[in-house]
Amino acid sequence: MPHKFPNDFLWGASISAHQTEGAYKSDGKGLTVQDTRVRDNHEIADFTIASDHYHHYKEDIQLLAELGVQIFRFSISWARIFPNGRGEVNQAGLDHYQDVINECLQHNIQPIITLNHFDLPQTLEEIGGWSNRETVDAFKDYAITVFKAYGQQVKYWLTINEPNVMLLVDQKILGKQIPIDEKYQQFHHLMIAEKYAFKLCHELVENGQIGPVPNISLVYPATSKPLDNQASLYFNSVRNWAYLDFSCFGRYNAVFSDYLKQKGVTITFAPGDEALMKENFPDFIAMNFYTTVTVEKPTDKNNMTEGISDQQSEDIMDWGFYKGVTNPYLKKNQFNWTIDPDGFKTTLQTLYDRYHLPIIITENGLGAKDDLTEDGKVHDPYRIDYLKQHIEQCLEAIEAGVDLFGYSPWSAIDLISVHEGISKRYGFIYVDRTEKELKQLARYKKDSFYWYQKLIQTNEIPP
Ligand code: BGP
Repeated sequence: MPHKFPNDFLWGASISAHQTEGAYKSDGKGLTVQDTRVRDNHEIADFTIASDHYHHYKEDIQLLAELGVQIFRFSISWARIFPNGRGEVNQAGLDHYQDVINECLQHNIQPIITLNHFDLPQTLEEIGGWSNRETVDAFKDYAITVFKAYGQQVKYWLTINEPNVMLLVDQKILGKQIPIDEKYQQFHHLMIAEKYAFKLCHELVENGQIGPVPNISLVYPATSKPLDNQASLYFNSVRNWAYLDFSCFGRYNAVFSDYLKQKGVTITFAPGDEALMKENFPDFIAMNFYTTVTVEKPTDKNNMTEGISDQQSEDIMDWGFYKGVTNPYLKKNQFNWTIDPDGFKTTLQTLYDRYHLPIIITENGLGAKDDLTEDGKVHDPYRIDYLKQHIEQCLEAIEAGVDLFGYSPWSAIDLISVHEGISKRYGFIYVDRTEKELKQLARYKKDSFYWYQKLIQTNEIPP
């Protein structure tokens, strides 16, 4: 068998609305929880201008066409369509995404659209956000509106980005800390909203395909001690399987249910939830992957803070269940995230073995500080190295029988990182701005752009 990707494999690149668009109040857009989020570090860029993709989308899509991608993953900002989260539709918002979709299609790029990527409309947050069942109803109306508007042209849809990360690190992403029982009521509402999205997509979009988009990474036990293995069982369930078992099997994961029971959490179902969750399923799984996590059974409560300090870090602690530790076998990136390409393959195999659904990677990549040279170049061999190692494992996973049909890494263009501003860059395309200085926001192709372009042209991993 030739060691290359199948001819119909989909190569792409990904972004989200709030991290790239800017124009945070333009053309009738309402505020979102990302616009109002209180940041720990006021020295980092916010999302008000971001990469100004709202005004540069034609140039950006032209560059993606030059890169050669067949798919472009982006999200719609719910508050551009419904400035108040529900109620009146903002036609200018609908028109904007229509223009973006047309631009993609003109360049033979298929959009793959995330319905919501961390940017809940602020007015819904004010009624309790995902804790309030009315947010689920608002999401349904929003989903109906965009499926009807774009369903003729867009066939690949993603539901809600990384509900698992949103809940595990609620304080950072949703802007406030919530008690655990409310957190898991939010879990239920997010999952029910997702089930409605599956149902509505299948009803309204001819030949439409839709998938969940969680951040999945295997959790390893720190040692072969049985209790460390038990810790990894619990964190795997809380972090990974709770979300996907609900999406793909239509049931609560049993270990997760025990976790909730031990925590004294009861989830309230509304009439119809049970049927909805058991009758509506995804067509594929979209998976975001950056790193793996290693845990042990916590034994000493001293000097420990409950919670997660950063979405991918080892600084995790849930007394009685698991505690993150450093994996001595793995290197880390500049931002303290472990790098684990072998774990990527194992995660893909585990996922496929568990759900038997086609998989697409919708995020994977290296956040790093890049330098623009005086002659307009960005030499990023570290990013090429990361991508090469991970893409090699995708190929190995396919050869091992995993139905992986696409790879859309993070990120198409430089964008504002969830935690670190613009200094932590992921793009194939450099956006010239700093945390404080906007400059011209000019675009430059990085060395990784040319490397990825060659990969797409040949379906083989270049040296
Ligand atoms: C994922 C999010 C993305 C992106 C990425 C990198 O969890 O879906 O929005 O930001 O993580 O994270 P960070 O920006 O913190 O480096």
